[in-house]
Amino acid sequence: MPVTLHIGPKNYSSWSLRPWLILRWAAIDFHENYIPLDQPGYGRGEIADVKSVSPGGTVPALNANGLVIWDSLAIAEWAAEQVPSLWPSEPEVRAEARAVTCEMHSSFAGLRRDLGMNIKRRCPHQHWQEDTQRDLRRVFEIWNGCRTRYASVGPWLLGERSIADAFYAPVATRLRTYSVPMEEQCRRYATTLLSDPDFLRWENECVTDVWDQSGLSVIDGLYR
Ligand SMILES: N[C@@H](CCC(=O)N[C@@H](CS)C(=O)NCC(=O)O)C(=O)O
Repeated sequence: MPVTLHIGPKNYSSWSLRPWLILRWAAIDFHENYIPLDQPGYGRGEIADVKSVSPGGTVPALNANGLVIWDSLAIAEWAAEQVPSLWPSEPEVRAEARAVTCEMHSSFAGLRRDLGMNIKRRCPHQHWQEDTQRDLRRVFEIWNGCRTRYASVGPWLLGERSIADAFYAPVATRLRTYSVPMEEQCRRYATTLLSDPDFLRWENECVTDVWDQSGLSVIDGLYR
């Protein structure tokens, strides 16, 4: 098989979901290889099974005929070189799509820390600390701004579906898991992401891991 995407557990690995969606949307044929992350070395990029396929010690990692790419955004760019429609065709819209994608890739530490991706979990709304609240406000600012500007083009963040949507898909699952209240426009966009057929396929393949006595996964919050 020429292209292999190494991924972490589907219920928890937000980084893995992004390129997996992008390869599906691009109709690039790939084989997926699941690597359990609850192994010695986790959190330090030192899991032996991961290191053997990803020099940075993290998933996702892609192997395309021996070319190894070990970062979700770099994998997205590799896919876009073959399928340019993964980015918007208008240069100005494309620049905006890249900006919101890069912001998601490099920021939102509070959101990642407090609202760990756990696609199957549902819990009541709670009060988040200030940096997390700031992250949530910023996500909604991006979503509202883009959706207002591109509403007439289509239902995705920049109108037509793009790499930016794959980067915000894990956020939509986090908002659902933690019952975060949303304005109508943001709620509609989250619904667009969560009802995408490829996302539903991923969700359907989510398996929860070890459960403690209170019904929470003991590895909740480990994978940001
Ligand atoms: N910048 C990387 C981050 C990937 C990442 O942090 N992956 C986590 C799992 S979701 C991981 O592999 N962690 C292993 C470890 O920390 O040892 C990307 O975008 O691909």
